[in-house]
Amino acid sequence: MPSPSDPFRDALAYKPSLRTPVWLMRQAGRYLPEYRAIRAQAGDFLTLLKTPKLAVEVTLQPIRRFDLDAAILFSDILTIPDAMGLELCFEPGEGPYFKHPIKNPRNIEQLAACAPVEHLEYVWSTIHGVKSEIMGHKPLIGFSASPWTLACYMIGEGPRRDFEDALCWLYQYPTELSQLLSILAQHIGDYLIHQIDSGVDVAMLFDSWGGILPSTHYGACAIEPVRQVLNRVQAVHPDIPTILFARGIGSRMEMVRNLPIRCLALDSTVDLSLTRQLLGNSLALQGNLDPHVLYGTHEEISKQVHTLIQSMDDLTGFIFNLGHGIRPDVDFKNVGFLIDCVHQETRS
Ligand code: 1CP
Repeated sequence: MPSPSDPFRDALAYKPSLRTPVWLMRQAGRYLPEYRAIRAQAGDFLTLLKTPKLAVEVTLQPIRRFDLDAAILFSDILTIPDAMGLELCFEPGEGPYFKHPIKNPRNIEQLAACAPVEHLEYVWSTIHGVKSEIMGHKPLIGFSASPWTLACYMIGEGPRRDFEDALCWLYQYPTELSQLLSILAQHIGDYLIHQIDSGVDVAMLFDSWGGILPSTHYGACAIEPVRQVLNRVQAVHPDIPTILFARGIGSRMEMVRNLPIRCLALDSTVDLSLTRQLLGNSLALQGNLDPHVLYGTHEEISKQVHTLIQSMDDLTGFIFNLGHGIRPDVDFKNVGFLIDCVHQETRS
């Protein structure tokens, strides 16, 4: 029997549900006034991340304010390299960077020996805190980045957004890069296993930067390390639903066909109905409204939601989301309006 109370889990299991589930990437964040208040209280983003009481509160804020079908753990993909000793930093107005990035391929071996899960106690505490607040009323999504996406941030001289250094390693240090991706796959697998042990209901992998890889390397550097992570997780937790956000997958869609995932999350450049035709009716899809729609009028937002939903022949196995995260300067009232539109549009 489809459970009317958990449309998210139904969609992940490709079962019909009474409504189309919706949650939004970066649903917790600066666009919410209550997030800005807690962040000001914490002083900076890293303190917020590492103080479970505050991280629990921020995880719950969007599900209190909006009619969302899942909560996502408030954390960041860069906590693992931080726990590996690279030391995560955020300068105001700049993106994240590491104080001790990997500049030299000789540094890789020492990364195999470290045990980041020993330094991520604050994550397990946040999960316990969220679970005891939501009492099973909403599923909680745990997450990590894919090995390639983490490698993009870890390799190089300093903060840069084009990840050129990681791309050079494809040819400069191919053996060491592949070694790094394997080490990361193990650490990421263990990290997700610990999150599941602590109580998350679904595990999501963000492959945010696979799209910058040349096609010749997409399989070896993006897909195969993801497979290693999933195999490691599923050896311990065979029934945990998994979602892969394959940003920039474009024409390489066929390559996910045999991955052990329940759901593929897509960015806004991809056509959902064509993807369904290509991948068939067993893999759930999540996505993929352009997050910039949130800058439009209510009329425009409602039109875009309608168009996206109409493009799906069958809403079974479909989870409504954005194609990327909500931007910090979006009007939160538009986010509420969007969520209500999805529910109205898919109620029947
Ligand atoms: O609500 C939620 O979605 C949960 C929290 C969450 C998640 C899932 C945050 C909080 N970050 C992430 C994932 C994340 N972080 C990704 C993968 C998804 C994606 O492609 O966006 C990536 C690439 C990051 C790295 C990161 N952390 C960036 C992007 C930098 C870049 O290279 O473009 C930024 C700006 C951060 C900081 C961050 N993480 C999260 C928040 C709310 C913030 C902003 C901090 C603040 O200003 O308060």
